[in-house]
Amino acid sequence: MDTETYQLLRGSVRRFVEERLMPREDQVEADDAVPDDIVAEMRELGLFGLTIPEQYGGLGLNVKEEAGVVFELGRTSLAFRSVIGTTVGIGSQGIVIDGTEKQKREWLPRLASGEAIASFALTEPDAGSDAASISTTATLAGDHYRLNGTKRYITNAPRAGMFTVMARSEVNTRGAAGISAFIVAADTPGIVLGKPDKKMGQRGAVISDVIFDDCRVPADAIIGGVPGRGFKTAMKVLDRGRIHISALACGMADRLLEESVQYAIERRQFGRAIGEFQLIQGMLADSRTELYAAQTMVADVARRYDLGEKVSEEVACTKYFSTEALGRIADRAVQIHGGAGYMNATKVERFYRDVRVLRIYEGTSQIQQIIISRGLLRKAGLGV
Ligand code: COS
Repeated sequence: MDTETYQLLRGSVRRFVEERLMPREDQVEADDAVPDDIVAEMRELGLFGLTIPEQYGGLGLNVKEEAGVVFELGRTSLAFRSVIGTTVGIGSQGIVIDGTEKQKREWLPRLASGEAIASFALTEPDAGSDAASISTTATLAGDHYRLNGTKRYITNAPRAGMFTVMARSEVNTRGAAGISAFIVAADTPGIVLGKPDKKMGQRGAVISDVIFDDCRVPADAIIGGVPGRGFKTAMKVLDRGRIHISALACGMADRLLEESVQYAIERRQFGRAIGEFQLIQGMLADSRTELYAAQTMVADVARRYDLGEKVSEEVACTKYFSTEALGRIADRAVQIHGGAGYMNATKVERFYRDVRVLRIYEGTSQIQQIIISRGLLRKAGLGV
């Protein structure tokens, strides 16, 4: 996208966040739902199509541009971003990166317009961090597969129009090589949704189990048309998704810092604003420093991703650092707010709960550490 158009887009997202989303944060928390009129406005703004190539009806943002827009969306309750998150990110990118031309033409325009929401179904009750051990099966029967198994904690499942489903198509092949990624329309018979999960935070973001019970999908629903490549597709999708989450972490860190600075100015103790005390100043400085470091990492890794470099390890460093830093920044924000920070009425109490999952989803901090250290040790010749 040319620079001028991008600046206009980013500016309108920033205004949308400040004028339309921030005033509705309390409503989303109270109702545990993002209002329909907001979702409609997101469609009009083109937010569902941010990362879908222009020839399929999207805005075709590169990763650097996506990170900028996601930063803006991170500055409000994270449930808002969650509405578009899986369509912009992990739900659609399998088709964008590895899909056939026919699959792209069939699905991407509907995803870009927001007509169908994409959801990413990898995790299972017994397969989380160990993603290659999934046991959902896809059994070939003539010109179709039958999917059987349970997917767990699937973001946007209750809203989804399609799922990207990782299933074991090569039943006798253990591990990554036996997995294929399927495009499954959400109205396919044999899909049952669990009850929406109750969560620690991010009220308004919807998550549930997705159960496949002899769900019949055409054989050509495999992303890319070749079985056994689904794990790699999932990993590629997660590389980009983890930059998206890192940018989101920076956006929320920016908001938490803003809330902290504001409170430090307004709140008076011992006869002066608490911001005049050096121990408060120290916390603000630590948060600002960590945010700057995280933003710098996001900018660098996004630029290199866009150049086509292989950056899985740098992505892992960025996701690890930015989400852990966000945890510390949220903790300091509560601390600066004192007793008020522990009360439901303050934003920082809510955001503190909302951000906890960023260190878990799209790969825990410990998985990021494994990716980073494996890369280092393998290059040095150790077979880990
Ligand atoms: N891009 C492309 N291919 C990749 C890749 C990447 N980022 N990461 C791994 N692969 C390939 C490997 O090259 C390997 O291919 P070959 O067998 O042809 O060499 C294959 O995928 C298997 O990789 P690996 O042996 O590293 O798989 P592991 O089972 O050891 O798993 C981790 C690797 C732990 C990194 C992976 O399971 C993971 O990311 N787990 C976390 C899952 C997650 O994020 N879950 C969140 C749910 S989604 S919200």
